[in-house]
Amino acid sequence: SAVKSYAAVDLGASSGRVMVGRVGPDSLELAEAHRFPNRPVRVPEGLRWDVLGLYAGVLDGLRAAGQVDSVGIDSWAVDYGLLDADGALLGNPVHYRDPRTEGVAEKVWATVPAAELYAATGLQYAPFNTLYQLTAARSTAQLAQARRLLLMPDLLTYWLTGEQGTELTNASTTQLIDPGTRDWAYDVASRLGIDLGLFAPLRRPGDPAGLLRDEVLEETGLTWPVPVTAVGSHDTASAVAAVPASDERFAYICTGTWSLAGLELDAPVLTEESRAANFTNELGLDGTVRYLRNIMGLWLLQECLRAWGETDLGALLLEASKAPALRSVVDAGDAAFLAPGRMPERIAEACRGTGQPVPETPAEVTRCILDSLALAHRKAVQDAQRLAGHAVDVVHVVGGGTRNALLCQLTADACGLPVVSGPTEAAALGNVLVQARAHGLVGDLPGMRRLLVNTQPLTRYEPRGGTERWRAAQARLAGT
Ligand code: LFR
Repeated sequence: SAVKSYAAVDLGASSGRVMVGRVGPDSLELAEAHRFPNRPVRVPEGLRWDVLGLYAGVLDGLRAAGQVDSVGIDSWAVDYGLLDADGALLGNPVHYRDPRTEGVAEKVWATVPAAELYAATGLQYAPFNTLYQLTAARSTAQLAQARRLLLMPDLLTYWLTGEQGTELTNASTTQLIDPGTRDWAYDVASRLGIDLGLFAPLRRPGDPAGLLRDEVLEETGLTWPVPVTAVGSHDTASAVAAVPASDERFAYICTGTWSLAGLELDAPVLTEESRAANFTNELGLDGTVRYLRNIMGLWLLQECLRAWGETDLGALLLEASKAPALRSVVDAGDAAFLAPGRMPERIAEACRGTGQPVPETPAEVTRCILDSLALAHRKAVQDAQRLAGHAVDVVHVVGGGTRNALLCQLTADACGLPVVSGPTEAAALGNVLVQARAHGLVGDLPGMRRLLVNTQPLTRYEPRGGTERWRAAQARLAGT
């Protein structure tokens, strides 16, 4: 028939999902086949991903999805598994929040100064970039044994198909890719003693990534042949591909555990000013650049909820909406919030440290977090426009945070721009659309976006004024 089905595996920091997208010439429907928790595990050597549990969840999901025309996988970025000479996995992949990278960047910069590194790779400083992880792992027995490095979605694809590759959008988060040439940053790698031979050949979104192996077909009940298609395997690349924009004058915020806020550009911005402002140039679909800033995101709230135990989130958000606005704000871009644990206390400490009232109740803490996120969104959207010389009229909010109406409204207020929120499952939709496109069903990126505008429910939030208060809160945080 004219309608095709695609399975999108979308792995997030706290859960994995297998979604089925049905795509026709003028239709796009997404349904959840299976959702499973992703629980990182702390063992004596550090914080690890339960990658076998994730793979089992993917197989369960494919069984629940039923027969599909293709499968695509996206996940969070930067993390990887190592394979030995027999192709067997060496240990459990290290979680990007593992503290092994503390103090590593300074060592890297002693060899390749931070300014040179930015000019060559365009990546904002984050302690967990693969480059720093590999440097932290330098003298481990595991790395010495390793013959192959596969990023998370590429590792799962390898287990499904037996074929190895390195998908480009996710590779661009390693800090080992030159965003200008869209090829490896050979000079940086060689100066830092990183063996690029560990990486499998690059592949691009839309490239074939093999067929499900016989054993996988047997376990999932699917019928040969089921191709796996490379998608924008970095979840943020898939999410940006599914931003329902109608022209180029838009900013986006991909919300979830993280908030990734910025612009889609034709070319990277590699200026010293951009580096100082901590903007990243990751690669998107069709040669686009995702010029954005990583902001801590709803992680701040997730960790507080974990600390508070049983909480009714709906009631909490309602109370937070009535709490006094902009009483205290924290810097939601601060890497001090990266590690898990003690989040309410750490937020209180940050408020105290900046001479602001300490939020006491869960509702007050929640309000502080949402105000802080909206403020960080404002700063990122403003800075990106200035640094890239690219003005916008609208801010698109996609991902899990679209469910949080208060966050969307505060973001519109803070930015002084309309917010269009949706779709919630942007990463899965971007994943599905790239597969559909590879099979000739939809056209280019603007065509994909038109299909989204015509089929997905979107909500609009108008700014309610009061931008002066947001500017003042920003100044308070900057200590000016
Ligand atoms: C979001 C995300 C971000 C990346 C972070 C860590 O899920 O992929 O883009 O910076 O996770 O990998």
